[in-house]
Amino acid sequence: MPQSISLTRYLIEEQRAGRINADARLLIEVVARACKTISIAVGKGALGGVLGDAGTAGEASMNIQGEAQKKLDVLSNEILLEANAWGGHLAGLASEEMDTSQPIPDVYPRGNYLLLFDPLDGSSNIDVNISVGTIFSVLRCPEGVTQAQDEHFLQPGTAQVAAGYCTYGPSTMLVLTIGNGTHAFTLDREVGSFVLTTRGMRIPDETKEFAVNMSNQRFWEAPMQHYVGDLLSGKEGPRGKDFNMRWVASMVADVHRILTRGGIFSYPLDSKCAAKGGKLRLMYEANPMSLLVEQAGGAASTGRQRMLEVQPTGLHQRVPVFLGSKSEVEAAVRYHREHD
Ligand code: AHM
Ligand code: MG
Repeated sequence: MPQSISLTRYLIEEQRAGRINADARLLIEVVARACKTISIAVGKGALGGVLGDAGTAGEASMNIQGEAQKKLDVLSNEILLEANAWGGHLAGLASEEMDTSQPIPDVYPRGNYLLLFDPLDGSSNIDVNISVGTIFSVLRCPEGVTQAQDEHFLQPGTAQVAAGYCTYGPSTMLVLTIGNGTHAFTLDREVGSFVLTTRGMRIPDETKEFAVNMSNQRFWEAPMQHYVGDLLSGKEGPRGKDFNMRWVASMVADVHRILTRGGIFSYPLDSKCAAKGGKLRLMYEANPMSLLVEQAGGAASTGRQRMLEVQPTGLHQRVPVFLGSKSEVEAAVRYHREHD
């Protein structure tokens, strides 16, 4: 019988091969453990009393993005903060749900890494029992800095040491890259451990499937209007094939589908979010997903620049996103060049 490979074994073997050090390995193990705890809370649903908005007496609590927080957003954030504070491998943490980065409490030792996360992405789907997920990104803390400030996190996506997400769907899966391919682990709920189920995910180059929120069409810029217009015109149009559309509205679930069977995911610039630079966050969503997608042979772009080369200017910066099957992302980029 083939031996199953746990996340722990995978990481130890990567450490032996010199592709990860002990601190980064421990960090990923701790994040994975926190994801298991979040998975249990998500799985309890209404029975756990975790559905609905955070806040008291009818007043919804808001995050830095001005969005109403769900109870599970707050709980997942606390689980990740608590799990990562004491391990000694971090110099600081930053979360989509917090205004500024969080220092490591003085009572604990500090390490060389920075952890960024979106604790519960797709939270509009929590109350309707549709997949949500956690997204994370790991950076190195600049040399000589022991207590990281916001500015120390502002590194381009190419600097990521590791990135991943955990999807809380029919099964809980952790998808991870440490820069040596993108690999999927499925949570064995009876044993309580993540087991390697796909080594080296590969996104097909070509696709006939796109993911976008079509209700925003009238707000898009010219390149996106032309691009999607041509996708919709099917076999008779310039693209010469019929396209299918999917939109879960949980980035983790949409990206997981694309890593599994191909496709293009886009959240373009539109006139509603133009002042903010886009809808999705560079540091917590776009960069980690882009590294995972590139490591699986796909591509990721803002439409005008390779995503991983964007120099961040703010912790909560937003960007337009196009990622997935390489030739389709290249097509979207071409429309941006031709119709700008
Ligand atoms: P969130 O981090 O507040 O959950 O928002 C991000 C989510 C993504 O998961 C998803 O792709 C997108 O927002 C859906 O947006 P929309 O509701 O506009 O379709
Ligand atoms: Mg999010």
